[in-house]
Amino acid sequence: MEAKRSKMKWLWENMKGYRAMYVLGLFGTVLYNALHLTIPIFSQQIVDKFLSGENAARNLENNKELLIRLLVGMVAVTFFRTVIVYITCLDFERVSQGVLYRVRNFLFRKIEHQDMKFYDVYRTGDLMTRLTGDLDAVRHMIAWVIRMIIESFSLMLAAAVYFVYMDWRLALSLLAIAPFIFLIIVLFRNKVAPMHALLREKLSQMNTAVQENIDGNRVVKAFAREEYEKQKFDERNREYSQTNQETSFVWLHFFPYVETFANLLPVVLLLVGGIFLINENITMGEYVAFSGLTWALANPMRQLGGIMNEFQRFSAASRKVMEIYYSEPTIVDAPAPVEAPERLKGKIEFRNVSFAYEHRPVLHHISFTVEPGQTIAIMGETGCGKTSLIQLIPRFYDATQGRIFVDDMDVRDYRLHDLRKNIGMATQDVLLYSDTIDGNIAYGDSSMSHERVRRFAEYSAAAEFISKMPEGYDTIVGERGVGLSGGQKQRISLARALAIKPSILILDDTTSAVDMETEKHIQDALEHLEFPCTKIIIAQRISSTRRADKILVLKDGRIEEEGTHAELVARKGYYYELVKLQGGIEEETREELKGGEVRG
Ligand code: DUT
Ligand code: MG
Repeated sequence: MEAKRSKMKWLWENMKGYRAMYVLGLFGTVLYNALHLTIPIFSQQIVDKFLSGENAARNLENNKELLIRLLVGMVAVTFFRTVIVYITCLDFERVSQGVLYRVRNFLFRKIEHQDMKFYDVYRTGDLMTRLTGDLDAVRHMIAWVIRMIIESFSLMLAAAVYFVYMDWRLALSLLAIAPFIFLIIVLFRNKVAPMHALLREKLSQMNTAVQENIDGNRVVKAFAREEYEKQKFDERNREYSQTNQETSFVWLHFFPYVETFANLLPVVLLLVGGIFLINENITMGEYVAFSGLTWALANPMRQLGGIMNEFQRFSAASRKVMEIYYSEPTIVDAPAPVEAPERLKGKIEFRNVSFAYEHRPVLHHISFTVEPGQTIAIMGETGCGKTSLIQLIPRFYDATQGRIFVDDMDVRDYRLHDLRKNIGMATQDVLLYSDTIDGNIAYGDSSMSHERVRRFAEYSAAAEFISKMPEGYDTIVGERGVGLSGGQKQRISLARALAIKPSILILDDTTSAVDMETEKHIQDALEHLEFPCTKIIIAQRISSTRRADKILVLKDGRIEEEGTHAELVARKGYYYELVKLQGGIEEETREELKGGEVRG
């Protein structure tokens, strides 16, 4: 009960600005139904005065005016009701769409500001479901369910009051059925609520399957797994469809009982009302009014099942929506952030930093310092924690232990925005937006000039291939940069990182897919940047790292070796082996060319 109340409260909070309009709409609904009840009042008068009773013929003769007035009144009320329905429909539509728009925007902002941990937990398909299907269930609640609840109860209440007013004994015998109906509805609710939660889960699973297949279509094709994926999807689709059916079937189990009770109403009226009529406890007109109003009890009873169904759908959906609505990122601005200068100097220090994903330790006691303008290279086997390490600097994650300083200030003391706008990053898997190449490079600053975009494309050795594209910088690169090679995407992402002129540049395997020649061009450009910049370069090739001021070699999340190229070669450790392996290949080729024997 507690949870339900807070859901309604949440809904009410989000109706801010629309509340008056909404209440007016609900009032219109009540008015509409109240007016509906006047029809039997009119007909009761017509029957009693003009159709039955001793004076009927005389009244018809002398009091025609009243008859006409009653008939005109009936028509006028009906017309007025139509107008009210029209207006309330508009009203509900406007309120529900307005609330939907607002909540959706709010959710998007929430998602946008979440940290990596959030994205590790929530699947894209599931988040999409929350933003679309679930939100629509919330809208439906505002536009239809609440209105139906009000309509049903106001109708029943008004009918009950009118019945009691006419004859309380007959009224009670009809209303005796109501408790049974409510009992059935409560039983139904208990049964159907978990079904809706399950249904919601199945929908999300199906959406996730679709999203992953669209996303990973290349992999599916490469492995010729279309049949497998089709089957997998078919399964999800069937599960969703079946759960949907089962959910509808729940009502079918309860429906006959409700229907029986609803159909009992006219029977009770015929029996009890007949006896009352014979005993002249009620007039014929009153009997007609009673019988003309039994629908006002029976219809809401029949509708309660459907309403409860929709209410449970809302309940399951809103739980999902509210989870995101009230989610808070763990990585946020410092409560009292330092006033950072427009441009940081770019000194970086790790002081005894350890890090774990959930419960999986990845980095252990990492300490090192990079002075402003220096270049540091990070090497090590795949999975040793290189990407994890650099993600701590812009606070994609927070260190589990130890501290990280930028310009001698703990990264957690900055405003996230101040810190991150100083960091240019080219991530390991490149994501380009569906936009022009120009737009992609200028992503960090929409007001960037074309000239600047071109200059940085030059630095990252992208200018040449861009100029060969059909529309140059205006070429649209598709979702995830379809239509570009891996190395081309890497170069655009490098240009994007450089173009914001960051104080700290982080390159995660950014030149792994470009040829040696291009890589050399990029390195020269990086060494002669027009702005001061500290560089962190993750790479596997010695050619990318040998000129760094400092090289860190990671092994299983620990710093194994640290020093310059010369120092590490002299140390004859992992780095030396790497040099031998990579340099060795070159030598081997040289030997071969000379026609000499191949060395072992
Ligand atoms: N890991 C997780 N969760 C994540 C990312 C990584 O548990 O979200 C693990 C996998 C790996 C370790 O952390 O065992 C280090 O991963 P990282 O991506 O830092 O490794 P890397 O050095 O960047 O590897 P590569 O050279 O393949 O990019
Ligand atoms: Mg990595």
